[in-house]
Amino acid sequence: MNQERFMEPFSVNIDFDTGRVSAPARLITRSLSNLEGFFHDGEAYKTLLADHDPVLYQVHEIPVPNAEGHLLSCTTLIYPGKVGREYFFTKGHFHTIENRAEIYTCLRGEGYLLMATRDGESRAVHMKPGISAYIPPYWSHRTLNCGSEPFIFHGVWPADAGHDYDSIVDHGFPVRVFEENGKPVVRKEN
Ligand code: S6P
Ligand code: ZN
Repeated sequence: MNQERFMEPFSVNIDFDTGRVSAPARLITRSLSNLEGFFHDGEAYKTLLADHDPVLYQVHEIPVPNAEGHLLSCTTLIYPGKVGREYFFTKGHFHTIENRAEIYTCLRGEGYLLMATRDGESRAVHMKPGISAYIPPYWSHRTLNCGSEPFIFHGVWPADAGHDYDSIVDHGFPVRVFEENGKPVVRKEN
């Protein structure tokens, strides 16, 4: 056996109701205070944060070597809620190696996958259980929960991809979803 390239195959158990993944998954929790500057309505953000600091989303990531050839995967659970009229969302990111693609498959709830290119293209895909969406290379991506129960999806991407959050912090995300008259409405900035 070639010890240098040997890795033991493994499996995990994913709970589709809670998004929990059995060991060896790593839990990442993002609260409102971790997303300062991300939401459209800065005043609504401050008002909500002054009251409490809710958890917006949790990621259960299944660790593998961060190396070319490997695939990372995770579940992400976004709780229902809004900042002003804008639904709770993930920070959003480009991959640091920008030509790395990703696949998201919805397990529970209802949400949107928002995507944008550096050239000003943007798209919104409505996600519900069974919908599997392809995020091509070079598209930034953010997800949000527009329903009343937890929104959970499973993601798979090349393990060497990395996360570039700074581009989102610097330029914002050019497509957003707001509640208007009780319904989610997609708003593009260009
Ligand atoms: C990683 C993949 C997801 C997100 C997760 C949280 O490439 O797209 O695991 O990391 O959904 O989103 P964010 O934007 O806070 O990393
Ligand atoms: Zn990604």
